[in-house]
Amino acid sequence: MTDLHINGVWVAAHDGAEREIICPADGTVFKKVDEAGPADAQAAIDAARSAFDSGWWTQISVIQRGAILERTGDLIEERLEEFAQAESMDTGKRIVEARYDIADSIRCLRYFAQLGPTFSGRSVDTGDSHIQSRVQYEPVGVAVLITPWNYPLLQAVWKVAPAIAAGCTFVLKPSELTPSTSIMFMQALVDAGLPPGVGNLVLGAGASIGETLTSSSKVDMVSFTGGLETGKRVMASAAATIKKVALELGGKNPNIIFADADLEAALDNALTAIFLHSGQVCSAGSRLIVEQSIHHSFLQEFVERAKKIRLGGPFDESAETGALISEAHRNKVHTFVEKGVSEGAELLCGGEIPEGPGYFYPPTILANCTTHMSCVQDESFGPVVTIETFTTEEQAIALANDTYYGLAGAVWTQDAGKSQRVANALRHGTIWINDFHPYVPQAEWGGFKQSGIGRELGPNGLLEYLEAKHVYHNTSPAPSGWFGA
Ligand code: TXE
Repeated sequence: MTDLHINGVWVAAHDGAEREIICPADGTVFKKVDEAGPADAQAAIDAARSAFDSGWWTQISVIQRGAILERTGDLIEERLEEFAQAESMDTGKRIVEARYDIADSIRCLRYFAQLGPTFSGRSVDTGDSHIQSRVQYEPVGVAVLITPWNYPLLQAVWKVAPAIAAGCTFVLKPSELTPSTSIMFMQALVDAGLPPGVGNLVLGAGASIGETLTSSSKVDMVSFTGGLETGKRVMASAAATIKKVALELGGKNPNIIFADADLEAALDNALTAIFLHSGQVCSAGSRLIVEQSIHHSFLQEFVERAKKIRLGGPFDESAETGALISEAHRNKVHTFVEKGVSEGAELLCGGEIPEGPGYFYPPTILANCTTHMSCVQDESFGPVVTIETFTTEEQAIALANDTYYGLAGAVWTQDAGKSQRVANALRHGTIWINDFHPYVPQAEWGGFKQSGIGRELGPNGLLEYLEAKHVYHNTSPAPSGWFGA
């Protein structure tokens, strides 16, 4: 079987290129996929452009487009275990986590299937009975959707589902490291009735096809999730033709623990906040900010529990977290830790590359940190957490906002008033009070500051793929008399 989907046909790469896919848990090559080059990316853009411009896709009712999303969700559900296994092999994450991700993806498809038809325009009261004025929503056009390797199917669904609900056509480019579930997703969309040309899939490295996809004048919008530096490149490339850009670029997310919190819950969730999926989560709680009075005992227990976390491969059901995505990424994480220590952070556990196959990295805790340290400011995207302390509420807020990112944050306290004050003062796109990580497709997700532009999920997640058009109808035209006859 061939792996690129262009204009309704599964094809190999124009130049016959392939890429080996490596399982991060043991470093072995377990499959090969076709690897697109610029010619394939261009063909995919052309297909999406002509499918959009021919007009028939946007004429298909939003209810029918929603039905395609519903059917796709059903098809994925029938093969949930297969999807989860493929996701585990590509990412190295535990099968248990992969199952959650696939179930989340299905929920998201169903949400946008339902949301689409509820989005109507509005009429505007101009105060003049001869004027009919309405605002209507129309699809942006051709959307390029670029996704990362940490949640491959989920990230693809977060973009594809609203694109279809809105009536856009699209080119999906998943991370070159984790293509499997995007291929399966594309097949499910086709089986669910997505017409040829509407959805196109190209697999390949950002370095070789990214520029073609993001700079093309035939593309109306780019939605990108990935690293900050790549995001800047994507935005610069899209700027040449003033494309609409949506960016989700990660975070350095504070997790504030007040002394009056339910400390058992806070402790347990502080572990999940950072060590879930070995920290390869854009909203990972990588900055633990603890009230000084409880800091000593809290940290002692936190370190003890972190040391016991069991690392293991995709199908090791007893493992608690998995490998990092690649050797290059593990080296980057390790260098990050070394730099933190050289800047004065105290290594309390982890920080060493383990022997053996796979790209595992142990839970790592850096204490005595201050905001000027790079390990506090920059994203490691690994299982590395820094510890800071505070004595007042104002200080906690100031620390948590002292970052160029602004994706997510959490506050733990049993004082309802304090939790609300802190939540309101934090400059991050999602705030959890007495929890960490949950999200729902009905609520917007995205970042303040350099965490990104725009929102995914929720009504605003659909709006990203829509243009608002104002139609002003004078039912009783007359000369304006502004200029003489
Ligand atoms: O991501 P890239 P990388 C962060 C995390 C990580 C860092 C780098 O800090 O350490 O990013 O990871 C495609 N034009 N996040 O290098 O390169 C690429 O092929 C267009 C946070 O793996 O950003 C892939 O499909 N596209 C993040 C996607 O961009 C390009 C999740 C993301 O890869 C491109 C992942 C180009 N010039 C990493 N170059 C999150 N926000 O959740 C690459 N790509």
